[in-house]
Amino acid sequence: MVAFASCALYALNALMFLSANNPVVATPVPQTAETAKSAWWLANIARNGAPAFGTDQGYKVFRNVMDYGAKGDGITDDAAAINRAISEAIPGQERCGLGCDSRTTQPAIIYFPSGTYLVSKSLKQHYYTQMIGEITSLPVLKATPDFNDMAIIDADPYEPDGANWFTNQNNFFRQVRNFVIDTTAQPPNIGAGIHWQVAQATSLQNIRFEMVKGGDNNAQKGIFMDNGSGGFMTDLTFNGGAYGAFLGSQQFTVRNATFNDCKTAIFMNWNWLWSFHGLTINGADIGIDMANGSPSLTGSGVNQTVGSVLVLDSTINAKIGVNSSFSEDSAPTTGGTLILNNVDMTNTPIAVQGASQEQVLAGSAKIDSWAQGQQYVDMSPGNRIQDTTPAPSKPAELLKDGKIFTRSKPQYETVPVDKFVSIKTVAKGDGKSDDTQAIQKALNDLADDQILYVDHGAYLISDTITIPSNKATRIVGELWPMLLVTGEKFADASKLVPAIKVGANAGDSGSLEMSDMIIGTQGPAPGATLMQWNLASEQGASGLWDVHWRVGGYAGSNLQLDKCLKSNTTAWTADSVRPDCQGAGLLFHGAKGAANYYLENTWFWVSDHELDSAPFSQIDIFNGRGVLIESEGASWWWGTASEHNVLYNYQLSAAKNVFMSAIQTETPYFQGNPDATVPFAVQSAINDPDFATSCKDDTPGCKKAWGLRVRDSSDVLLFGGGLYSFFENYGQTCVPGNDCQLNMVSLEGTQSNVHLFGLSTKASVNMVTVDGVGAALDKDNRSNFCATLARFSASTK
Ligand SMILES: *[C@@H]1O[C@H](CO)[C@@H](O)[C@H](O)[C@H]1NC(C)=O
Ligand SMILES: *[C@@H]1O[C@H](CO)[C@@H](O)[C@H](O)[C@H]1NC(C)=O
Ligand SMILES: *[C@@H]1O[C@H](CO)[C@@H](O)[C@H](O)[C@H]1NC(C)=O
Ligand SMILES: *[C@@H]1O[C@H](CO)[C@@H](O)[C@H](O)[C@H]1NC(C)=O
Ligand SMILES: *[C@@H]1O[C@H](CO)[C@@H](O)[C@H](O)[C@H]1NC(C)=O
Ligand SMILES: CC(=O)N[C@H]1CO[C@H](CO)[C@@H](O)[C@@H]1O
Repeated sequence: MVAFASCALYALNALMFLSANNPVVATPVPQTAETAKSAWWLANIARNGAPAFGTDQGYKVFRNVMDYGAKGDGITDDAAAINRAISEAIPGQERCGLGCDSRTTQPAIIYFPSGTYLVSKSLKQHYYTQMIGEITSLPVLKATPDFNDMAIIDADPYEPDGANWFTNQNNFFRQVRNFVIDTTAQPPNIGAGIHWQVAQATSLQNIRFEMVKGGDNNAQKGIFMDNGSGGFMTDLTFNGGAYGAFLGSQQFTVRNATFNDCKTAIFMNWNWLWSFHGLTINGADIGIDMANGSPSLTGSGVNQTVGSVLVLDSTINAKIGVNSSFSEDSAPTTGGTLILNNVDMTNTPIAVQGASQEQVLAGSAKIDSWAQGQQYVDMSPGNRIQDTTPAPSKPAELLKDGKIFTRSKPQYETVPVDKFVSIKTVAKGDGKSDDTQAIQKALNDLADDQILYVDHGAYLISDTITIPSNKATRIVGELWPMLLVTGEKFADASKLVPAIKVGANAGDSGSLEMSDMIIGTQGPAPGATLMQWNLASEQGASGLWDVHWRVGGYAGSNLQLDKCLKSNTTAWTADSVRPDCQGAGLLFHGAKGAANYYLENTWFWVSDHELDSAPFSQIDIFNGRGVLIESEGASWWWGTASEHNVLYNYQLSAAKNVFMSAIQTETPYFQGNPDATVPFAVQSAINDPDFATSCKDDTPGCKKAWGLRVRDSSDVLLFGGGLYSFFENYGQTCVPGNDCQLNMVSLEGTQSNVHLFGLSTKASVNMVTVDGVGAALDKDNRSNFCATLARFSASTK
């Protein structure tokens, strides 16, 4: 999250229109909870999950909207019934809605059997809610002709007085999947499918938006996103509308989205960085419009609002592929950065249109590699380009059919419910009992055709758990149950012990699919590597989807504001610094020998603030390291983020075949009190950065966490990175000067074929540091908020 908002608002006020109160015309499809019976396991599995902390017995984690009176018959207005299903709490409590900020202890799955749900009001998605439609026959959410709210699903409603339910940058933990969202009954000048104003640990998956097609007064939008700090979405289809998706957020990753007959497929209202992969745009006037803000050739007027856009492995069939405001002297300098890589514009006459609405890149061709923005090659000075760039070589391991490999979260719609084994048959998940042995037994006993179902709850792990080698293991969580690592075994910061070992030994065969889980600690575990990935799988066999790391700041973590409230008036030393407020030693370790592991929408979060107790203050949590990648086999990092770790957020050490798009990091808010040499001692066995040595002259801001450190690595492709520093000892006076820290990205040692595309950093004097020397500087590459490089290549050394 970002603790402040510096972005101006670029909102479109086109959403509120009144319309005639037309009669509803629809074909009745009578349904009840009985007749809408599904064969999908998710609809039928026994529900034994319960929040482990702070919520009484009787709270319902799973709600079928038909049990709350929704008919799904296409004629009844189901809005009130669905909103009842979402908001129901146990007597005397409320789920987390307006004014609640955040809460992890009252989660809910709202399940929709197939049917057509007519709604006259928006469905207000409360905090920590997954809305899941029947996968085998997608339910339709259809707005009535007189629907007059912001959007059919609203993830962050506005009250009439303008109050937002949630802080957009803190609007975590939510999903919407398997729906058709239909605004075609509304007049064409009004209507939006989803208002998706969200932050990390959120996803949209498998949704088709049906909008009015064509017409001069068409103003419909599939997605309306005004702002936020996301985020990930995939497997979306947009039919019709003025804008398939109207988008604005700090950073975001979008995969596999098809746009048919939208006037503008994607309108990019503002961003710092945005990465798209697998777009298919058919029959639009404009594929991507990122020209918001005039080119401001004189430096006056409104500047470009878009920081950067990356488009990979896509096909655009439009009159204009990308509408842009970038020119030789457009402002800000690196605003409007654009990277095109393997984009088929054979049927698009103008690939990129520039600031004066002139053609800057001809279409009717496949665009192999093209960029506008600042380009750096090794230590050479940067230069401004709007041109073809050398295509990075993509290792075959990372590809499938010539594109970067992808695999969406499995929902197991073909696996019968009796193949799911509830972990509660052996474990307690009550946040108190030690479930280590029980979980290990469940894993050992699991047959290859079975899936381990982790009912909602909190499972304490006091010793290493091993996902067996030579076996296919599949694990699905119910609404992000927590695996909490705790105890003596993980107490020694000088000796890292894996808590969850994926495969017994590095390079073992076998596979793991895991989705919808949370991994954290209960109390300090500075001797824990929370997950160590050892398996070498086949391409596509292993992955983590919507699995999030969350250390501190929530009920059950024992690292909350009562103990760990920020204290920036104490000058911390190695001896004094808060042993009670340490998190883990290392969040994730891709071990040497591991291969073909795939992470999608994974947020490695060391908490910067409290989620469950008012006033939701900032807290000090000291966590050693974020993500360490030492593997040489392929790994994919789609839409991952790593935040607030003391030594580094991501470190690639003698790694190979790493693809990342996009990554986001924030360095700790408490640094440099203490600086990054405290409290975690350098461990040379895992090649920790040694700030005491590398910053020997005590240069200001040097002993601070790396956002991304790459040493002795090869075949590394980064497409989109947003690496931020927002604080100095919780103060923000360094932000406008862009000097909260000296360095952010380090390239060290022998590198080959290492490419950073679309790198944005905030408030780090050096954007990229090569062997200790600043190679690309913030001050030379200013954008709207971050500084941005189109391309940095360290290809030969
Ligand atoms: C987010 O966008 C909405 C709509 O434009 C606006 O009301 C709100 O103030 C914005 N919030 C921030 C923090 O920029
Ligand atoms: C993209 O999403 C659609 C719709 O969910 C799905 O049918 C298709 O298989 C996905 N394609 C890829 C390459 O994942
Ligand atoms: C492209 O962007 C410019 C703003 O730079 C805008 O005036 C224009 O209407 C957009 N669309 C087209 C089709 O040129
Ligand atoms: C536009 O950008 C220029 C150059 O970066 C800057 O000097 C100017 O203040 C900006 N204008 C506005 C309105 O933000
Ligand atoms: C402590 O943090 C506050 C912001 O919460 C900041 O204004 C203040 O300057 C900081 N104090 C010190 C000593 O840095
Ligand atoms: C290399 C290059 O083009 N640097 C430019 C970066 O931006 C500043 C202004 O923000 C220009 O003065 C530099 O010329």
